[in-house]
Amino acid sequence: MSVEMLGLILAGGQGSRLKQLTKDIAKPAVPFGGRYRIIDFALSNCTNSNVKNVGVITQYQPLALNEHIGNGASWGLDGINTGVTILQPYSAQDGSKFFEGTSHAVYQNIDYIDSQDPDYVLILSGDHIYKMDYEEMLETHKAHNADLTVSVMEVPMEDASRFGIMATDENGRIIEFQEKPEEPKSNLASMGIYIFNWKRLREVLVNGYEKGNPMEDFGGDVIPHYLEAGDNVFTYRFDGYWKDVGTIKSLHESNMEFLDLDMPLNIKDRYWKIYSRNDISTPHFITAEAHVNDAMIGDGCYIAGKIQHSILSQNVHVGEQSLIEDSFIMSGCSIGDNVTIKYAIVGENARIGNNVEIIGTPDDIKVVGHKEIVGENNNEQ
Ligand code: ADQ
Ligand code: ADP
Repeated sequence: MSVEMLGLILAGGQGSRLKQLTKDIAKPAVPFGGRYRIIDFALSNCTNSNVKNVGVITQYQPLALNEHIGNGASWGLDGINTGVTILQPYSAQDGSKFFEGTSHAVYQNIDYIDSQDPDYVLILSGDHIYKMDYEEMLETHKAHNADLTVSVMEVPMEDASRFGIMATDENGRIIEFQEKPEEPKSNLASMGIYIFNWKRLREVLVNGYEKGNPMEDFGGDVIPHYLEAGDNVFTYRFDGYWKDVGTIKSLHESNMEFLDLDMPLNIKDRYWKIYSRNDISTPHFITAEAHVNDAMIGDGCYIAGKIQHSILSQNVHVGEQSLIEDSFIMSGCSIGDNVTIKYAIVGENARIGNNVEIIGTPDDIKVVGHKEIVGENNNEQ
């Protein structure tokens, strides 16, 4: 079998900045937007862009991710000549255990990639919220006769040191690249989304590891190596909504943006659906005493309190006299009576007892971990 472009989603990072939310699940499996998990955006973009063969490279706590993705049917990736393969870490013969960095993780999966015999590999991060047409990116890659295309966008200058930053010529060819520079010279940032000609990337990775010049990271090692070697490296400009939800603040901010009716990422887009695993629950129930404003409420919720500008995922229980404001509550949480929650993210299946206050601010979002128990006297299921 051979495919034109194979998608590889890097879903292995620990995501330590998401604190308790990634204690037992990988960052891409963290719930998002009331009914999704973060990785749904990359997977749906693949399906919508006709990238129908996808490998998901896991490493850290992949269980929830495996369960969520299953055979890929929810994203239409389970047909003839299509498929999603979950790639688990393994101990290589040389004794080096898990994947060391992003390009090392790809190197470790050379056998799988070769089995698909792709012309191009599309490298994606599992933790970005955006819609992008990778087919269009491939067209520009081919038009430039590029060896590598990096998708880029302008970011606020004060954030630039968190990204790979580059300088290009007037044709969009990258002439300088620095991974997370302390003093960035521009605000043109890599989104960590790459199209490589597989033959060339394979050669660079294998040569690197065999000749003692290991290529651990795309940003830190591979891109600089391509530039030094004189390969054709071009940018693909993106100007839509894109967010790396790697921190509590950005995860909260992005969820709240989904409550904005003018949100530039339209999840109702009929032509670019965001798919997710479909769990059937009962319809939600809102009591006569409840007040719900400016909120997304998932199936199976029971609400007796006040919900203001918040997202409640499936099967959340909110007791009487409770107030939830500017918060994101993940599925299965049980919140007792007379509870106040503001500027918070509450992890899946957490249990909050009666009379508890969890109050953050826009700059200090409070977090309750998955399955965490706060307070007492909450017997609701
Ligand atoms: P970062 O996002 O900081 O920068 P990194 O932490 O290496 O890059 O992670 C990229 C993705 O790979 C994440 O989805 C992570 O979960 C995953 N990942 C990390 N290590 C992995 C491993 N060993 N195995 C499997 N998956 C792994 C990158 C680029 C920058 C660019 C930003 C944009 O290096 O140049 O600006 O992305 O967000
Ligand atoms: P953050 O967003 O918090 O920076 P990332 O997902 O980017 O987290 O990953 C942080 C770092 O941790 C990355 O360099 C990644 O390679 C590394 N890492 C990923 N998984 C593990 C693991 N199982 N054990 C140790 N380090 C890991």
